[in-house]
Amino acid sequence: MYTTISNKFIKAPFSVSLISAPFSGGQGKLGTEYGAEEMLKFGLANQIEQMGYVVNQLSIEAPENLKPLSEPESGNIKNIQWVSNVCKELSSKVEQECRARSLAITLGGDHSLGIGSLDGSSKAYGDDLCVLWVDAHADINTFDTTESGNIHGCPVAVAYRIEKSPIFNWVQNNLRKDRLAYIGLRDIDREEMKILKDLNIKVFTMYHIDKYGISKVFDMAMEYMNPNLDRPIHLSFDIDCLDPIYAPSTGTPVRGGMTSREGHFLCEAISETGCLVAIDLVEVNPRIGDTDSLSITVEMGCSLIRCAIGESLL
Ligand SMILES: [Mn+2]
Repeated sequence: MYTTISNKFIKAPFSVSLISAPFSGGQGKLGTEYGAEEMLKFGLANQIEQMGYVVNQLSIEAPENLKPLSEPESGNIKNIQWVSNVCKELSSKVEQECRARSLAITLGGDHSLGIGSLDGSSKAYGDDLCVLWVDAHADINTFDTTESGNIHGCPVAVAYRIEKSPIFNWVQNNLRKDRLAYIGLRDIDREEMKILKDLNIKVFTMYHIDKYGISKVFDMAMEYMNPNLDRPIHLSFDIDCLDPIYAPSTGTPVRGGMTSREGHFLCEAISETGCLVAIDLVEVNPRIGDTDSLSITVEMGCSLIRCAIGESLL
């Protein structure tokens, strides 16, 4: 293993904060709450230390303790108050670590956590923050457009105040939609397409990866939102962006995804910018598939994180 640590926002001694967020209330399948634990059991903290980082291991307040006694009336939206409570807690942790100029890594948990992590990093870094949302899905449904009612399909809408539910009125940040880009999409709801087009949001689907290659797609994303590579980047990485062959233990797999190499290249390229300040690694579900599926998926998650923070092949 070879490591290069250089970062424009995180200064020596280089510090990484691993924030466990064992939460699955943003979707319907149990198991996602064990994703963080499995990645830590695989030795992620030690691996990052071996790379030369100081590692702070943190955890959000146990989600069970943040569960409301009852949920407010909210149509078909599931666990709205619970998701809000957990995300608010995560936001403050991520903000605190980012303000301390430690690289904040949120280990999910499901992708509803993105509401909290993006809110936290953007409160620390302001409207300079650029977000790369790497996912099979756009996760930009509003509470009116979601069919499932699972908030892990809505975090971009909530974080960017496209969905302005009063339950999430603590989400007060300066995230800019023109500093957001998606990579890897291939399963977009009809209503989401309309939102993406109406708001002119930058999207690179699997079509663009096939057409241009992942390297060019990454360059185009940077040219769009961070042309001088002088702005901080938050990488929100849903493991389901990869083809299910490479990450089988996840709740909403979609065929035709990124290969292992495309995922790793993307992380290596982000590392090379020296701009990465926060990562979410979400939707690893150890309860889906057999033990082989689990170890493939957990190893993949850990490997992608290491690449994003400086591990390289040579
Ligand atoms: Mn997602």
